[in-house]
Amino acid sequence: METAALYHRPDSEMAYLRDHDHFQIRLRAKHADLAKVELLYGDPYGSKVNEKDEGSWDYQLVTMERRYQTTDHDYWVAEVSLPLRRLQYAFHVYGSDGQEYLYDDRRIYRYSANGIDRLACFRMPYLHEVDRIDPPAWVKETVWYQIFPERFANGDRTNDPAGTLKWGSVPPTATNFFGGDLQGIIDHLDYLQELGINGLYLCPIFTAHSNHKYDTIDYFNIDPAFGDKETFKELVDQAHARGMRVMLDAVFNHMGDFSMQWQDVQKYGEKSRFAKWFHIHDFPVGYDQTDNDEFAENLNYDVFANTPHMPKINTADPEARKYLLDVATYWIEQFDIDAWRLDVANEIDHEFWRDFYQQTHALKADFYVLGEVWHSAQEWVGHPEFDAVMNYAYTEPIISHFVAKEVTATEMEDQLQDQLMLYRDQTDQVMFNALDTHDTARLLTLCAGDQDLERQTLAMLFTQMGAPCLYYGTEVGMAGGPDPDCRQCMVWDKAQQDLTMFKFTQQLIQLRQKYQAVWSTGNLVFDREQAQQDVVSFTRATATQQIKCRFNTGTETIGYQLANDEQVLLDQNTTSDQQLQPNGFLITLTNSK
Ligand code: ARE
Ligand code: CA
Repeated sequence: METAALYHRPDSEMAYLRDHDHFQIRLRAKHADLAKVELLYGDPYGSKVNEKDEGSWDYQLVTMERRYQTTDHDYWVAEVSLPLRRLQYAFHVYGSDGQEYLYDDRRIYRYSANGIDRLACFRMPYLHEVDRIDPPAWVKETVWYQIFPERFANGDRTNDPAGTLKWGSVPPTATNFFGGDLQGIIDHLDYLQELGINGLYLCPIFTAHSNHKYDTIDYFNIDPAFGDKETFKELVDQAHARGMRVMLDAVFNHMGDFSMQWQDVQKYGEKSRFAKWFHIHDFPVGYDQTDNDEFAENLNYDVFANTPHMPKINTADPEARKYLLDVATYWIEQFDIDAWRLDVANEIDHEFWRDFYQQTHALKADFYVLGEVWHSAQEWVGHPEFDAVMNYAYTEPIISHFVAKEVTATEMEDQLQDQLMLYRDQTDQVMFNALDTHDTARLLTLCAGDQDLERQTLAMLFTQMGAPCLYYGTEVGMAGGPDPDCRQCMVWDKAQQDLTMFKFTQQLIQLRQKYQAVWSTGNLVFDREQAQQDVVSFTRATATQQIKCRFNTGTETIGYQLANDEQVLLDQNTTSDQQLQPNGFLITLTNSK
């Protein structure tokens, strides 16, 4: 047995309160190395040591379940619910080779009859409900729709900025405008309701210079080209009336260089009252005008990426911090928004996010805080900073296998399971899962126009744990390359819309919402044998329902057998029965138990 491969970390996603009464413990081991694991646990103070006080104690025992298997690891899981809220525990591991070890807080040692050393156990000293990671439950039932406001719909020509181009007349660039606005969104809420979505994620809408609005000028006002506060209030009220939640985009890592604060710094230098709001190396601030607008080097102030127009905010400065936290609470108090998506969230300090989380939740207990983090995010979601992240680290392996064919089904399943094990169950259930966004090429373009492949990949997304997000226009067959081409004007001309795709997307959303509990909380078990034949096959199951999903991601048509009580929910089969073609998929229900 490879004891060096055993890994556990207390008070983390490996030992945590899953809900008020259930404490979940996970152990990672080398794949197939353990035949069995017993969790020995009990109350550190409650145990009676035996007469000889050998240091043993009367612990309880539960056999752990092997929840996930990857090529390299097995993840063992057990849950305990104590009358008490104190816990110490250790693992009795049985190797496939017959060796037995005890793994506790101090060491791994051969198992012996006199049991475990009660003073060396892993500890969860006290399970405080107030410490429990508890994201808003409504997110589990949400199907998001992401809107890039400048390109969704032009509902008000009177606010079109100078130089506005005819809708969809030319390709989008980093600097052109087509007149999209909030009224345009209001005018299409019925369309979105018909599609079935119940969560709106709007890219930035506050006053800013660019067409993407990530270079904020005024955080307390709606950009005049998008409308005004009355229109925004109307949008939120109309969305809420349709059961849709509204998430705005908080751009707090940086502001635009046309902002009053930065203009003041440029004018008054270190005498400016805003000098401490930024990360300035020396004065006067500025950059060589000949520098590329997106890639200035040797700047004497910190910026987002290398963009001189986005000076980074010093969120540790008390005044700057208060200003941004006032922004965060203002749009909740005045407009009743339901969530913030946090731009470049990973480059802002943890202390700021702790304050942010506390202040937003003081206003709305079920507020959703979503960080834009493209990589592992345990620290943020393991503490009251973010409820979840934009789960690129989960959706990229799906793209990489289903679309790019860069990794095998087995490798993808390995990555997906590893990702799920980075976070608590309740966090996995509220992750924001998008296959494409305003920062990436569109899914149909990644699929090189193959709509069967696009539908199959979308079906994979909708059968995962985590809330799926559709990028605007996907449902009518829009394509688009990387930024800025992924920000084309929404296609509203019915003759240009792909209505087959609209119908399919509607069906997918209906399927998601009809079996919500299975998708968001159901167990996930991959069929590792099928993966060898490039069939991504897995079940999602609750105590009462089991849904089986089969995706043929290979190049051969495969046969399959339906169990007699299996009912087909959705499929993309272009052959006779019991055959699954490449790009085909089959989703079936068994009302078991
Ligand atoms: C411009 C150019 C882009 C260029 C970008 C960066 O148009 O082609 O890639 O500059 O130099 C906004 C606008 C963009 C604009 C940008 C800068 O929407 O059009 O892009 O401002 O002027 C990383 C960050 C992530 C960030 C992306 C863009 O980690 O936070 O880069 N995403 C947010 C927003 C953007 C927004 C900004 C930040 C700035 O969603 O829309 O850009 O407010 C890998 C890495 C990621 C990296 C990702 C994408 O996966 O792991 O860290 O994201 O690639 O590059
Ligand atoms: Ca307009």
